[in-house]
Amino acid sequence: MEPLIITCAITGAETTRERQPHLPILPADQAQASKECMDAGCSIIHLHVREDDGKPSQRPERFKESIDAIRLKAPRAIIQISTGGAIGESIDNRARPLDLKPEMASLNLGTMNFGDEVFFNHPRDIIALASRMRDSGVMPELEVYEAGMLETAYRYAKQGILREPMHFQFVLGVPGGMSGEPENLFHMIHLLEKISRTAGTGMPHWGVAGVGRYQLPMAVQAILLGGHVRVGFEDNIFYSKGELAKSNAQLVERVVRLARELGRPVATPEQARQILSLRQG
Ligand code: KMH
Ligand code: ZN
Repeated sequence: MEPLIITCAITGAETTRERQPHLPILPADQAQASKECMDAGCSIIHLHVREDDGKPSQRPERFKESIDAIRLKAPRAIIQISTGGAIGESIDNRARPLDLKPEMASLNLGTMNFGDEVFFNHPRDIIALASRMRDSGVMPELEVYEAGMLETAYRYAKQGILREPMHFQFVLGVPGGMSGEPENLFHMIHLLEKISRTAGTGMPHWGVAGVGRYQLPMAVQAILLGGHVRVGFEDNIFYSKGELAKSNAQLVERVVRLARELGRPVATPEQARQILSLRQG
């Protein structure tokens, strides 16, 4: 089986220090958290940034500060910036950090209820973000919260808006999207197999980010089924029921231990770059 690519979503836009006291907020904290995650076996840092007061931000200058700090402490990290931002952020602001031409960026494939709010992703905006990523060599990670979004990706690939090979992240467990029940993951994989066969393209890469209590079972299933894994405080602040995680790295370390026990090798960042066909240099 392909080596396991581990992503850590270290900060997110919704998690607060009140709920998770170890949440990295400042660029220096994010750099330290990234280093610990990379040392533990992670390859990709999914990055949201915050202002000093903890407010989510899409300012490119703030992203640059964090990216520079991460590069110093964890130079091998693949940095994936978020174009999802926080709920309610304007699409113009969400797109701004693409000016930094990161190796990867998230691309959200549809509008959905997100807890008590609505996460807007107008087709016009998805296409604009995707086209910009395509034209500047930024690899999109396709954030898929329900099955229709996966089909949207193939429609855009057919139109040349998205390039193959694609990389999907199933984010399962957001209230408003599909939950992290095994049946939902199996359905997504089955659908991917079927659509990619019909399209005559190879099976794309996929990973799963289980939200909250789904994080651990989704990780185990992805390890067994040949997918990749995302953990981190963006999606889950607990190590076990009622016990807060001490760090993002603690969550990565557990996935590495599980992979070892289950006989799945863990990808180095260099292997992850190759597997995901990231741009060279
Ligand atoms: N904060 C969520 C509303 C992404 O990074 O692309 C969206 C999100 C997805 O976090
Ligand atoms: Zn995110």
